[in-house]
Amino acid sequence: MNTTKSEKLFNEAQKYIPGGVNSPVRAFKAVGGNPVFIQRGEGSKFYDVDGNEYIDYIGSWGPHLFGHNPPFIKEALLKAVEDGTSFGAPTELEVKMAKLITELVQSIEMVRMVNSGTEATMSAVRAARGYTGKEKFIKFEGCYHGHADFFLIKAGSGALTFGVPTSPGVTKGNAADTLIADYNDINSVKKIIQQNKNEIAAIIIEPVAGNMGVVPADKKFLEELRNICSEEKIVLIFDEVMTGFRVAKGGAQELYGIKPDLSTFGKIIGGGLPVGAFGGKKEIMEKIAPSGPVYQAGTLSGNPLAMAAGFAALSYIKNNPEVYKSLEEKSSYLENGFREALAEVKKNYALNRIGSMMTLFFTENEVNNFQSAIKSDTALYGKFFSEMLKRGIYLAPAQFEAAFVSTVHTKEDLDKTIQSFSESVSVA
Ligand code: KE4
Repeated sequence: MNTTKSEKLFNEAQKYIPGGVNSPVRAFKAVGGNPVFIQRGEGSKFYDVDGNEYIDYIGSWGPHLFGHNPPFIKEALLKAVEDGTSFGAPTELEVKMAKLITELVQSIEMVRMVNSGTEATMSAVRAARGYTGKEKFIKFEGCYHGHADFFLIKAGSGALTFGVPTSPGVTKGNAADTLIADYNDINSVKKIIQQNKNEIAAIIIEPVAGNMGVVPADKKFLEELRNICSEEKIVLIFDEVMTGFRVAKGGAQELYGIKPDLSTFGKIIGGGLPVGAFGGKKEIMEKIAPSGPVYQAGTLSGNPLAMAAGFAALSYIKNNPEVYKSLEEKSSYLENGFREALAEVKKNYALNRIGSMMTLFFTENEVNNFQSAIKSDTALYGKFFSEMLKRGIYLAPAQFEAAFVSTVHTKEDLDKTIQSFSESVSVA
């Protein structure tokens, strides 16, 4: 596969951009080799600057539920740009977008638009702190909620479960209020609450984790989490940046039948443009400036182009709820093909799938939390990734990520992927 132009661009990029990329995972460091630079995308495929074609399973890390450049989003954008790109003043489309989100996600009574998932999650935690007057919050090891300082914390050692920064630049002060529990382990949550009675403002969770690879929460665990938050007056935040509008029309909360107090969104909600959102109970959201004292702002929040793309995406979902049936059919077809290929080579790797997001873990133990996920052989994943890339299949360039199926992956795409999988998993 000729990647001469990509290599040249990557060398050039590294002179001006840290690591040559604008988001770390894109640099292929977790899988080895150099990233290919993408020229354009169309449907289920995208094409690199050397003209190589790939069937794409990252879909821009989740936004492309309908594949690259779906006509109805492109049309909405081209129309919107005629009126201008940004006003910094309220527009009608923001009202329509907010109303549509409250229609699609039952728990959302009010919503604020922002420009990324990170902004959504950091604002949601601030809202919870402002609403409860409490300062600490619980997150789960293995869940990623964006790069706000107080999220870049890992489980510290010792019984107190205080977090420690995972990145230079994050202060101990920030870490002090972040408490780390174990995913799918309600006792670890109860222990932390006992140790920090009446000090915890929020618990934030990916209801289906995608950032340790795909690890679904147990329904019973989420139900108990919901009950504990209600009893202890802790704000339950579902981080649905990845799962929102992905695993169901109403997100993971619809799938599980659980109502969080706040939810965060990103990715699909922007139709491929930079959009995030946080929302939920009116009594909490009314605390947000200017209706309340909790400050939150953004120059380009609710930007007309981003709203046009996002509104087109969510309107399509509202008018075509059968897309989730089609996504399930395509995704289970792919999963079954993978499982047959694994059986042929007698490899019993863990394959977790919820709807159109899935991860193959290179470990034979069950993967139901972070500790079990990290038993995966990441070097083997790297070899597998490269074998698939060579065959024109673009998966997440890191073991602890998700692969995404879109509504426009065809049976031909899926069969080619299964064939490539079968060859790659036997040589990896
Ligand atoms: P952004 O700030 O990247 O828009 O969203 C942060 C975020 C928050 N919550 C969840 C559940 C997320 O998955 C994300 C971002 N996901 C990663 C993929 N693992 C984005 C890819 C990247 O960092 O380049």
